[in-house]
Amino acid sequence: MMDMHFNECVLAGRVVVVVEKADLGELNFSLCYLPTAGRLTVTIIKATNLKAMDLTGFSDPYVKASLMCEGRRLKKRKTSIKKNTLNPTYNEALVFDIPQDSMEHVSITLAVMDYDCIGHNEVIGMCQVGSNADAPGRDHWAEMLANPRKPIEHWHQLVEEKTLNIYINKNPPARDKPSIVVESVHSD
Ligand SMILES: [Ca+2]
Repeated sequence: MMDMHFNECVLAGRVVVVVEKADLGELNFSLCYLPTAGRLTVTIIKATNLKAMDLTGFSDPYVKASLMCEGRRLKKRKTSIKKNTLNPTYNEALVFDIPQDSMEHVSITLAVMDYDCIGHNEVIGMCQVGSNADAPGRDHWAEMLANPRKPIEHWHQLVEEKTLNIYINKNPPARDKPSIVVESVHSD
């Protein structure tokens, strides 16, 4: 009887190890595609629970959206910077011109960045949408294509930069630089 009791105690006391995801935050945005015009509008709505990157306990987040094709960045667009917040609201539209027959070959990488006036801006977290993206991003892209001219909004969990680079670097990088000039209000 004593032995049985002991075993029960050991079972009851077993430690369950839970592996937590890095808590980088979530990004809310909509995708809208106009097939005839060949225009993709990515509307960055807001982000929540972003990781604090500064000593203040906050970040200065902006969102950088990159149009990717076979591991190359073709264009990028950025939102404004929101200072000292982990829950920024943007409601800013980032527009990309993408012909309809290219839509299945491209993806959009969204990086939430922390602006710093001194030193390099750092990546807080990223997510990706496109036909070749992982499940949440692939589903969002498919839903957008199935509903032309209609903004499709979803939340995306942000992941570490290296997680997405596995996909981005999978294809050999092209040697020539993108020919499209990118306008930008602030530097990286
Ligand atoms: Ca900062």
